[in-house]
Amino acid sequence: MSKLMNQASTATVEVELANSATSTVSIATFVGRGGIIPDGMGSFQDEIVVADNFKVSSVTVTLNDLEHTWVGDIVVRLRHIETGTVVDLLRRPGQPQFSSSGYSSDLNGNYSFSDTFKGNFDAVAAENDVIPSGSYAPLQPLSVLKGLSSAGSWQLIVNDCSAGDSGSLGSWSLELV
Ligand SMILES: [Ca+2]
Repeated sequence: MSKLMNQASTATVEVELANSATSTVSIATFVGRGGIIPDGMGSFQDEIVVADNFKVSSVTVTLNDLEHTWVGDIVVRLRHIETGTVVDLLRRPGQPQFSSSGYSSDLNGNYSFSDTFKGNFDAVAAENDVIPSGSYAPLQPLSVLKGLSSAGSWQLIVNDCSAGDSGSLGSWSLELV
């Protein structure tokens, strides 16, 4: 391989093709458990431990059967434990700019987050309705995880920051490419 890279530019192209073929093979989807989201205190946490070892190029997180009666209470984060890298998928939409309680929309569906998705979660959350299942851009880019090893512990953290309205998560999935 290194011999090829020292040759002409044609060889470099071949190496890039080889790399992209490898990434295509390394798509792995993992499923984590759900549970009750503690209302106004603590957090729901679950870890997916990945044994497969490849270099991560993109990350998609899906929250399945996420139900809650006040989206403005909720913070959802993905944490790569070994590096301490944390990405906010959503963080109390509408709080504090709309009100100290955030937007009142409900969650009831399956919500996927990836940098390639265009859905504006906060804009939909502002409509005072049930936030539709769909594909949304995370609040912070998941691309900060790019280049990490897939092997390790991936943790989902869901906080409910205000007592009163509550909810639960059915399960979650992590797709690493
Ligand atoms: Ca609450």
